[in-house]
Amino acid sequence: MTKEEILQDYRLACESRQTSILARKEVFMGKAKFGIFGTGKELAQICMAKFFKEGDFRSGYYRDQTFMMATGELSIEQYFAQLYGHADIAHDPHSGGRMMIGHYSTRNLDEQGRFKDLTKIKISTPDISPTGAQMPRLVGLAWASKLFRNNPELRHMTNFSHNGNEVAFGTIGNGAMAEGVFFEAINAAGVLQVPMLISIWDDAYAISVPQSYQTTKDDISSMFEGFRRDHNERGIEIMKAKGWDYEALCYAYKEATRLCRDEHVPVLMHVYEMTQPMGHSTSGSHERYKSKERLQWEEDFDCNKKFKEWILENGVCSEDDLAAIEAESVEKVKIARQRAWDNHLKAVHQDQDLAVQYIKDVAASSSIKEELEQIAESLHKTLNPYRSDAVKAVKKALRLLRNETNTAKLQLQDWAARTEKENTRRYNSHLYSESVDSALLVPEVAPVITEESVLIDGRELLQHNFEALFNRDPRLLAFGEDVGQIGDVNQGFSGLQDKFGEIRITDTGIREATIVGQAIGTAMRGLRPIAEIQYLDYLLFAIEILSDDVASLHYRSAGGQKAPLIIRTRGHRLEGMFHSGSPMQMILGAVRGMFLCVPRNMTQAAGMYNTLLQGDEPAIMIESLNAYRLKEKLPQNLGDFTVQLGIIDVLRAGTDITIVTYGSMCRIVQEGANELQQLGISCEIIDIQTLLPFDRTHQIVESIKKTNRVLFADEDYSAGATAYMMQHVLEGQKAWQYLDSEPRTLPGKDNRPAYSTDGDYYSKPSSDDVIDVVYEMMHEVNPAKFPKWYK
Ligand SMILES: Cc1ncc(C[n+]2csc(CCOP(=O)(O)OP(=O)(O)O)c2C)c(N)n1
Ligand SMILES: [Mg+2]
Repeated sequence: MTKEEILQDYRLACESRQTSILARKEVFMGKAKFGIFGTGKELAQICMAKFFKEGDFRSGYYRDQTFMMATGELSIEQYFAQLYGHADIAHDPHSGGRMMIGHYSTRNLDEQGRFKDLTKIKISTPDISPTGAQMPRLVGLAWASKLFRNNPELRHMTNFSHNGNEVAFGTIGNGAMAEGVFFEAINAAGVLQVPMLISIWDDAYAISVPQSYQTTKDDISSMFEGFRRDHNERGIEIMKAKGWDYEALCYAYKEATRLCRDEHVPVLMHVYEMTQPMGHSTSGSHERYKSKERLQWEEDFDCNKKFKEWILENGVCSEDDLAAIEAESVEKVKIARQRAWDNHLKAVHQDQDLAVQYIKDVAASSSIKEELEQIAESLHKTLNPYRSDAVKAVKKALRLLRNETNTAKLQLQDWAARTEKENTRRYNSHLYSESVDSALLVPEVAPVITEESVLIDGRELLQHNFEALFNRDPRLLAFGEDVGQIGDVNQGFSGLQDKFGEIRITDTGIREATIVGQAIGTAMRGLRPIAEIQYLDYLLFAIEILSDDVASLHYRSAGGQKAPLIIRTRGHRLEGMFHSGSPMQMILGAVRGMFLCVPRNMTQAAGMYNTLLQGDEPAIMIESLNAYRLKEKLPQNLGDFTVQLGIIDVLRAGTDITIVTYGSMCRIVQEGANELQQLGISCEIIDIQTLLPFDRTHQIVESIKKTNRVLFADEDYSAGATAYMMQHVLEGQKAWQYLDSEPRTLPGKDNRPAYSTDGDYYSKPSSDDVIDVVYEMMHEVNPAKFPKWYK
């Protein structure tokens, strides 16, 4: 190490520390809402960053500011911009003001939403706040390196990998590693043997809770001894270094990255004796729960202080030299903070100044001049204003002006409309892809079915379609429990592992969160994963990751990153309490930002896979459990036919009532409608096909205009997805105005579905239930024509 490098490291340690100190003051002065900092972790991050190369990935947490600065991906000004919530990617490229301080992410996509050359960026994947939730993604990022190295068919993807040399660097706190998902991820990495280097920043506390409450044996590395690899067995390399020991940290990270990069061995780096000089966050002081002795120890073993001592002991430079660096750091951070604050205020003031002016203009000729001038004045005087302060003032003025007309008021109204549009974009864009590759732009291609088309089981249809897809696109891979050797429990991938190899179609352990993690990581690295969750009922183990990480990923990075993965699962109706669930509202509530496909049969499912794989959004596909053995005609254009997402399918035309449904319920409703026809009632049946997006072209209201009645039927609990559909149709499509009867829902019962045929009959809607509800509605319309047949 040269003197220059050492002093540069010291300078960065000082700058990062000073950034934290000033940022904390900003919070206490009311200029920012919340602060959480990387103090006490500076040195280890500087050492780790030395071995982090272009093409490597970070999946970490809120303590990593020094690492981000060291990689050149975070400037001090950007740090403050995020602290202030500056909603502009030119100032906060990490999240466009959407994430609180300490949540980092590089911009991996170009203007069109396509991947840049990822081998040229020091990548940070977008951080999230749930402790430990960075782990599944980390496993996937590391696994992708293994796939790139071992699958020659991926060699051409030189914008994504150089022979799988990329290391996935993870960071996690000592407390967060008590989360189940951490253990799951460590085990998965040990099994998969992937280049994952996970550093534990051990400061002995998780907010106020000490290590003895978190970790068996009180010591992370001893607890993991059983995972340690040796000459005979593969496992995990476990390394230790003190958080204040510059030399030891540099050596440890050098060796750790060599092992990861060259040999694809996962490494757990336990960085202990770390401190928290400023406590956990701005929400409370650590003097409340740390002993005097501990606080003194933290002061003595502060990594920056120890680094300084080491520099002096080794005669690298004089104390004066270091004092000069410290003073320069203070100055540099002050300037950067001021610049970030000025830029933030300037952006807010642009709108605010106009609002003040326009309110004053309108006041001049208004009968409520004084009231308006007061609003303008108080807006003008607002200290540390938010954009919403101006919006609120203008809205208030417009309310007061409701009975007046003048040209100045028009100006104010224009301001309100323009800022509404701009702020909506600022805070609500990129929930879904806005790229040229969005699946919503994929046109419909009908399945080609002729006289000669053979009737086969639904599962075989899927299998043929997967085969066509895998043949043409080497980026495709499928994995999950029982997916490899037997081709999944319903044989959709039957025989395909033999054909495409274990590297593309593979079994995994029973660990839903990290199966999703494997999908996230590989999708972020340019591959096209289909990750299987064996049954819909077991999606709950993965729902946290899907909700917190996948669904919010594109949004929270303000369009900077994407993970176009497909979660394949099956559900709705089979047998028993944990094999028949259809908790669609739970999923709907959790995964806005993903598509949710609910095909009724395997032709539709295959068409949706074909669409999704042309798009760049993440999706969940719920195949109907009881449709694998139903016969369908095999289309000739396998891999090519598509289903447009968010476009409904009218399964049966009718005139008396519109029944809106999806999935397995389509067959039940069709059965009921057949009998209702005999009773003189004509049903129009609509299969919505996808719950997210939902009926993009508002076709359901068109049907209701004709029938004037609607029933929403599914297998979810009451007020679940039926309520979701009802809201979309009655309110969103304004169908209420065409109704002649009370709108109805027919969901499953609120208990989990009971076992066996009778359990199903009394838990899930049957065709009898469909008939009863529809007949009841028609009886109310015309009792003479439709008399009750029972009490
Ligand atoms: C799932 C979850 N539970 C609780 C929290 C609240 N929380 C935020 S940080 C934290 C402590 C984390 O401690 P540790 O992992 O040791 O990291 P440190 O802050 O000490 O670096 C907790 C409990 C959270 N963010 N996520
Ligand atoms: Mg901690």
